[in-house]
Amino acid sequence: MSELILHQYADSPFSEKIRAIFGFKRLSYQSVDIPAIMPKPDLIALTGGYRRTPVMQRGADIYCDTALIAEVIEDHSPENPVFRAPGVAQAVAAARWTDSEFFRVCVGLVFQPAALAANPRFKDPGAAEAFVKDRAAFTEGSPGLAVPLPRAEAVFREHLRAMDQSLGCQNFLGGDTPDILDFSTWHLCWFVHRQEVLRSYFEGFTKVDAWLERMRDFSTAPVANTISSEDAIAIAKSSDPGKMENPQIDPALGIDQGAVVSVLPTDYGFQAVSGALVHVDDQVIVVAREDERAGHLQVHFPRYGFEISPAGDKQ
Ligand SMILES: N[C@@H](CCC(=O)N[C@@H](CS)C(=O)NCC(=O)O)C(=O)O
Repeated sequence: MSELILHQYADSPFSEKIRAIFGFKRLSYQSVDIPAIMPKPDLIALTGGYRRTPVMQRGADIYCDTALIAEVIEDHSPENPVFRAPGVAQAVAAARWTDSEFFRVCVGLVFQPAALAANPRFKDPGAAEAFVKDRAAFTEGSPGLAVPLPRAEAVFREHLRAMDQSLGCQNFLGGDTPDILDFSTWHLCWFVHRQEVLRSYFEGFTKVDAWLERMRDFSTAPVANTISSEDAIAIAKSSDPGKMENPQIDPALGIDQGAVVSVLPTDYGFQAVSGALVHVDDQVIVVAREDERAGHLQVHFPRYGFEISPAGDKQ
């Protein structure tokens, strides 16, 4: 049985990014269905506060943010790489734009009134109200996730036009096989395309249509085995966190190893995780924490997009 556990929900685009990477790599994983809105007590037992979706678990090690999750999967299973030289710097930089700016554009499209009216999630007024309330709390303190509709429509179609040009010369944005940029772009196109009322945005982009079908094959590959959140917590409890080979702290931080810190995303979802600082380099932040139910844990974040402060400075 695979040791990789993805905590996710079906409608989540960032989860779809990781599901498709697993499918492309033909890598089996275990899946825990998590709630789309708070409360998420079993997820929080593992992360210590981080509530965004998805989260990946390997034993007592918890990985936050798909930028890091994709790299951990690549290290675990390097066959069918999604980070490939020589274009890796361009792909990672473009994937960052896609997962942040293009995401906001797609949120603008998916949350327009016509799409909300057709979305089964919003048929029940109580469920719709709970969702809206949850997302207002989730984005509190950030500029908000949705780009206004007229601008979202223009940017979306402009980007599809550029993609259509690229895909006229090659099967994937990454070349003959998909790379990380394909997966970042796929999950957002999937987010829009799965809603019939929004499908007209894709009209005329025939190369993009063909690419969508190629990408869909990865996402539908049967690679997941579902387990309960209680089972995932029991797995964490019975595991030891992985031993870091050469733990170090970036001296520029001026924070000692073992000091209690808070880690917070810089863009939205400002729910801090507190723990003892284990390791910080240019790529990752690792903190150790303890949970009554899940035991000793190590929580990992990408360095890019997260900030560390001495605990108490920020909550
Ligand atoms: N940069 C994050 C973004 C994750 C994200 O925004 N996920 C959305 C769902 S797709 C989310 O967390 N929504 C609120 C929630 O699920 O509680 C990543 O790459 O993992």
